[in-house]
Amino acid sequence: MNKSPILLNIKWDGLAKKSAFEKALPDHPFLNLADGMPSEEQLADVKYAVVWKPEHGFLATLPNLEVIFSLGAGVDHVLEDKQLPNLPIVRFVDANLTGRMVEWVVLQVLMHLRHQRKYDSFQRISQWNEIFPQPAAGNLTVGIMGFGELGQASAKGLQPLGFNLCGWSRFKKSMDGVECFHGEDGLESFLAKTDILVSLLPYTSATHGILNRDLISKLSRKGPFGAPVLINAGRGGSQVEADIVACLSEGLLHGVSLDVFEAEPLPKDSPLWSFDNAIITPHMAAVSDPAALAKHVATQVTRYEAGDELEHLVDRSRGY
Ligand code: NDP
Ligand code: OXD
Repeated sequence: MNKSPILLNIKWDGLAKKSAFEKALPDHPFLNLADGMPSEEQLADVKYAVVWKPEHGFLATLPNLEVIFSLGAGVDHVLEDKQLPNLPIVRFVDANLTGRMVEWVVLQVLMHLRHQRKYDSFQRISQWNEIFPQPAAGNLTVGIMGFGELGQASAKGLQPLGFNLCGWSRFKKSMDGVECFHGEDGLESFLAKTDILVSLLPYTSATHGILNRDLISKLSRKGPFGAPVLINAGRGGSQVEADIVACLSEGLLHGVSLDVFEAEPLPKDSPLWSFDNAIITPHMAAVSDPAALAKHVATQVTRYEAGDELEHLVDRSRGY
C-alpha cells in the first residue's frame, strides 16, 4: 500500500532531509516546500505536515491533513494562523532538544555567576584582574519561569552545582529540592526569592510582555550582585525590550542573556547589542536536530497508524 507523503516546510538541505526523514520513515515519500510547491494532486494526499512558521492559511488548503507536527517545542508559530484547521498538533518534545536547552541555561547562569563577560573584557586589554568576592552557587537563587519540560530539566541541570532553585508554573508542581510556586498568586513570592530569573515560558496571551519593568522591579535585590539577572530563551514576545534596556542602563538589572527577541533577527540598531553585560544569541538555545525530529515524527506516525494516542499534544485552549 502506498504511504501518504509527509509534507515538510523546513529549510534544511537535501542531505539532512535524506539522512534524517528518509531514514526514520523509509516508507513515506516526502514533499518539502523548500524544493518548490507540490502539485494540487500531491498535496491532496498529505496526511501529516511538519511545519515551522507555516504561511497563514496554507494548512487549511490541505484537504486530507490529519496531524500537524511542530518542528519545535513552541507552537505559537502554528497557533497564530487564524485559519488553522481544527486538527491535533504535536509539539517536539525530545531528550536531544531538552539537553541542548539545559546546556544553554547552565552556560548562561554560570557566565553571570563567574563574571565571564568582565574577564573577557580584561583579557582584551591584557589585564590580570581578579574580581572579589566571587559568590558560590549556593549564595544565589535561580528562579525558573515556565516549569514544564525544559524548565524542570534546566532545574535538574543546575541542581548539582549547588544553586538554590525555585520554579513557577500555571498549575501546582513539585520537585525535590525546588521551591515551587504557581499561578498569579504565587508570582510575587517567586520573584522576591529570585536572583537569576530564567524564562522558559511559551508565548501566549497570558505571557505576552510579562518580562517588563514591573516584573523586574519585583525580583530580589538581596543577592550578591545587588541586582538580578534576566535570562530568556522562551519567546521574545514575552519580553519588553525597551524596559530591559532601561533597566540595564539604570543598573536595575545586573545582566541579561537573551536568545529570543520581539523581532527576529534582532535589528542592528537595537541598543541591546551594545551592553557588555548583555549576552545575545540568535535563537539557537535549543535547535531541533533533524535526526531527532525525524525519529519523533516517525514514532508518532507509527502510533497514530496503529490506533494509539498521539503524545505531546498541544492544548489549544491553553495555547501551549
Ligand atoms: P512546556 O509546555 O512543557 O512548559 C511550559 C511551562 O510554562 C509549563 O510549566 C506551564 O505551566 C508554564 N506556563 C505557561 N503559561 C503560563 C502562565 N500563564 N503562567 C505560569 N506558567 C505558565 O513547554 P517546554 O518547556 O517544552 O517549552 C517552553 C518554551 O520554550 C516553548 O514554548 C518555546 O517557546 C521555548 N523554546 C525555545 C527554544 C529556543 O531555542 N530558544 C527551543 C525550544 C523551546 P503548567 O506546567 O502549569 O502548564
Ligand atoms: C522551539 C524553538 O520552539 O526552537 O523549539 O524555538
